[in-house]
Amino acid sequence: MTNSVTRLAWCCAVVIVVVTNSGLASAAPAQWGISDGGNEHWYEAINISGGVTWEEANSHATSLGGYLVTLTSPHEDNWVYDNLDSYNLWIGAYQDISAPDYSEPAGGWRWTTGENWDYTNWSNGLDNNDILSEPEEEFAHYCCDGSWNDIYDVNRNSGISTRKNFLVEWDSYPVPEPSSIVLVLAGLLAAAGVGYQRR
Ligand SMILES: [Ca+2]
Ligand SMILES: [Ca+2]
Ligand SMILES: [Ca+2]
Repeated sequence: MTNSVTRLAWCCAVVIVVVTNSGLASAAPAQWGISDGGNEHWYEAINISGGVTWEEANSHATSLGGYLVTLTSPHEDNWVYDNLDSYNLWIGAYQDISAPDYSEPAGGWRWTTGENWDYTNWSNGLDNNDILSEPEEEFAHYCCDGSWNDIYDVNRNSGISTRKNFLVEWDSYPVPEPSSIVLVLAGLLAAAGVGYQRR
């Protein structure tokens, strides 16, 4: 019986480590509520040690069931910046190099969700490939005083990548990833099986 309990504890510990050791760290999601003039969406700043490229952040956001934050109005933009630790984080804006209106320095900007691109908050012209060492600045992040800057993801000349943490938005309260749930269930079933066999 003691061995069963011990092994059950070990299995649970392993499951917990597997589920929690994804490298992601964050606070709890915050909701932009109707009382604040919001859309009831949920938002969270996600931190990964060392940061990630924009493309990696985009994949992480999708795997979490959401998307990189879309700031489609000054109200949403201000709320997110004021209520989350948003400084320097990736947002869901990029230049679509296959779009008919794409051109450098600043044509073809899109939100990853396809929402209308009719509000921008660039920092004093920083949507214009302002630094000569960055030949293509096609991805956006919060900078400065809550305005946005464009920057390269992986520099085509040097191969150096820009690595940052990122903001995720969900239309409804985020639920745990299905893969995490499967891991938990598998671990608990395995633990239960161990206990049963040893009786
Ligand atoms: Ca949004
Ligand atoms: Ca650009
Ligand atoms: Ca720039």
